[in-house]
Amino acid sequence: MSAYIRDRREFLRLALTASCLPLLPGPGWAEALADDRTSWYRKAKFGMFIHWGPYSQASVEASWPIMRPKPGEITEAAYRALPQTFNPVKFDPHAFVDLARLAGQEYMVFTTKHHDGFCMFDSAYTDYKITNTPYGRDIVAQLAKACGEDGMPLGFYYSPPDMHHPGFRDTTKLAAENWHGEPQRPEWPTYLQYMQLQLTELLTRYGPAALIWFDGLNDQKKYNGAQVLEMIHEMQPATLVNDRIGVDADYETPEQFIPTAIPTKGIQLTGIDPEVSKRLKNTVPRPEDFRLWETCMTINNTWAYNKNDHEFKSEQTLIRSLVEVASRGGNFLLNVGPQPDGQIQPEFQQRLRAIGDWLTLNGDSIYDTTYGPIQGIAGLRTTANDKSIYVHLFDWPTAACEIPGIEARVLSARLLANGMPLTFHQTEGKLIIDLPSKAPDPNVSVIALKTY
Ligand code: H79
Repeated sequence: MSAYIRDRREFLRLALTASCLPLLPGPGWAEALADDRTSWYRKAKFGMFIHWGPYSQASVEASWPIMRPKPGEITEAAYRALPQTFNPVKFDPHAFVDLARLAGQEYMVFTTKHHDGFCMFDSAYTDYKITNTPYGRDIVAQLAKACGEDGMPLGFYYSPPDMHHPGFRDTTKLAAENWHGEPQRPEWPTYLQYMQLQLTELLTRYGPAALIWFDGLNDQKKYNGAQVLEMIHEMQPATLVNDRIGVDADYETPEQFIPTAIPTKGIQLTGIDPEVSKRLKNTVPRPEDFRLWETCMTINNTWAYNKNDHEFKSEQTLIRSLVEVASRGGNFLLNVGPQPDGQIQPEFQQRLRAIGDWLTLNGDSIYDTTYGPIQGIAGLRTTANDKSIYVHLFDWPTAACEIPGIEARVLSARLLANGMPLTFHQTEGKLIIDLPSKAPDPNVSVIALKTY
């Protein structure tokens, strides 16, 4: 860093001013800047996704019933009428934030507008919004206030596809006929302008936006993502942006799956050649090659509240999923679909609390860590930071635990949950740790190794 830019904050302030970019010091500055914008997010590891809107009343998925209707499901007309009855009188934004805290979640992402185009905020540019329902109050504003008071980073999910806007598609037709959008029509620029105006509202009225979570579906180039990204950075330079508006931006977003290899720059997660995937599976990338990522996932099978969906993942599956994601350096964004009355169903609450209980004892092995040095061993996952390696055991060994491939000299080993010191010896790249007969945790037990 050049001598006349003295401290890091000043450096960042200058770096974030577009006109100063040519003055910035040489190679590596962009990475340094990127690291700084994403550092809170890299540490956070676990977030709450919230899918909520008038669709939550009908026990149907968000937006998809009009885009890809199924026989016998709700008609588009009935779906369109749902705002007329939306009145979540039991909504308490603090209850959402408190639940996220109890779960150990360090950020929240809320659907401000899903593909159906309905706005959960009081946008000046549409009537299809929360303030025109019986409820009548801006839900994004309330949540942003509660998050601000709690110091909880809040991100905005915003769908570029919009079934309601006549610039996005010819709305005299059913959405099922043209839900991909019609960028070739002369009206298209009016939609791009609408999108940018709404993003401006979201980025200027609701305090700091931790991130924008676009959900661009197909042909994302039509949204002029580079321009949108620039606009976001001008308003809030620290706001992170995911990869679903046609530009890579800050992180990629596997949906409903956990990648089996650690994502690296320049290699697409989806559509990856299985041979390449197999070869990559056990490799540990250099830090500079790592590509930031986040798996989003539902607790049952649906994003929106659905009273008929009882296929809940178990507490153990969810805790192991969080560990699995962290062991490859990612974040885990776990979804809840609040009920039409504004409450979060007990089945979700119970599972979130169980994850929180596990994190209370084992959180050091997740927060502020990245992928660990040992990959691809069944039943064993590792995370690491500059002080420690954390070994997560899914199956408790009967006697000693043998771990290959730890190059660093191990100074101490202990059970993370209760601090119990463990005896071990290290020879020829193998670490052998003596373990008590009983697993300290029924879901995932963690051994903390201090290294040189
Ligand atoms: O907001 C959630 C989903 O609605 C959205 N992204 C998450 C965060 C999403 N967009 N695309 N997809 C999910 C994947 C598309 C899946 C589909 Fe289908 C398969 C669309 C049509 C066939 C799922 C199954 C929806 C309808 C049938």
